[in-house]
Amino acid sequence: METPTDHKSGFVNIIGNPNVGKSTLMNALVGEKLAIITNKPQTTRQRIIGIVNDAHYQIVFSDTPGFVHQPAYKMHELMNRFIHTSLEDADVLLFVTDVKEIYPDDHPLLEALHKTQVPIIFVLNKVDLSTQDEIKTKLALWKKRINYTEGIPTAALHGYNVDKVFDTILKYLPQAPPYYPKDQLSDKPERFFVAEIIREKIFEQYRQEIPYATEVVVESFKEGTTTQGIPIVRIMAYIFVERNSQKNIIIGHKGEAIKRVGMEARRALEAWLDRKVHLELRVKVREKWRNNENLLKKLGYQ
Ligand SMILES: Nc1nc2c(ncn2[C@@H]2O[C@H](COP(=O)(O)OP(=O)(O)OP(=O)(O)O)[C@@H](O)[C@H]2O)c(=O)[nH]1
Ligand SMILES: [Mg+2]
Repeated sequence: METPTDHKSGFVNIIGNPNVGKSTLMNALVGEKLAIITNKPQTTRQRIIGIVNDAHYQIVFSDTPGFVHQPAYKMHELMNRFIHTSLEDADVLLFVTDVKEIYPDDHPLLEALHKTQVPIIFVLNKVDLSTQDEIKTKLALWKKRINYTEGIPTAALHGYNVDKVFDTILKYLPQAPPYYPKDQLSDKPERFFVAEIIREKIFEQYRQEIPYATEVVVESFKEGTTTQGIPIVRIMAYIFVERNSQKNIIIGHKGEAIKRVGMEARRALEAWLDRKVHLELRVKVREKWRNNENLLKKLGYQ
């Protein structure tokens, strides 16, 4: 019979620079699309927990924002704070870089990794964009830079070596009772994921500063049925922007741009919620929201 000490449990925190594939890796490890993914850096803004449960273990993954080098807003400072706490409460760290990234020696993340006592799994992602020789050279180079316990080349997007990362995590996971109920998948409410899915579509559709000046807040989420008796979720969400000019861009000529966001988001939400969705989007100017500490706290940046 299993005694409580046979059970393994721990926090496995994923850190790295923006756009290296941290969220892609977490989703692949958890087997659910919890974190949004785009080809733009600084997609992830908060710490997102994804829990994998088994009779013998519970892995609590944390996806974190990519490190912001020159914080320009309070929001950036709070994004970096999520990384900081992730460095502190980890049982295992997954440090992710990709084959193209070049790090200066004085990078704050490297300095933090030098200090930590926690086992580090070094993940060299996007190896599909690289040759075998390059991969070998990179792994050897990184071994000199950080004291990692295991180095694994991955292509998270294609699922390559994700199982190897998973098995390695289990090896280093400490013996402990579970931290969360065994049927729990995340610590964030459904509304958070809804807002993130809408934000993903905004990131995909707009360019330059627009995605970065945008936040999505779900105002209402009501379950009901259509007149034909089909289950439906009626969602109303605000898109915050900082200026009127950005509001105009979000809405677009004759409202075409926002209509497209709404359609894409509704489709993704229907897949995610596995129900019919009615989605209403409203754009609101909240000047300097990225520097408004009280608002940021309400938005979950804490
Ligand atoms: N070629 C290739 N692309 C990948 C791989 N993994 C992720 N990507 C792509 O890299 C981009 C960034 O992926 P994300 O998972 O959002 O990266 P992230 O590190 O979470 O980024 P931030 O949230 O901005 O810090 C997306 O376009 C992914 O599809 C991979 O193994 N190979
Ligand atoms: Mg991310």
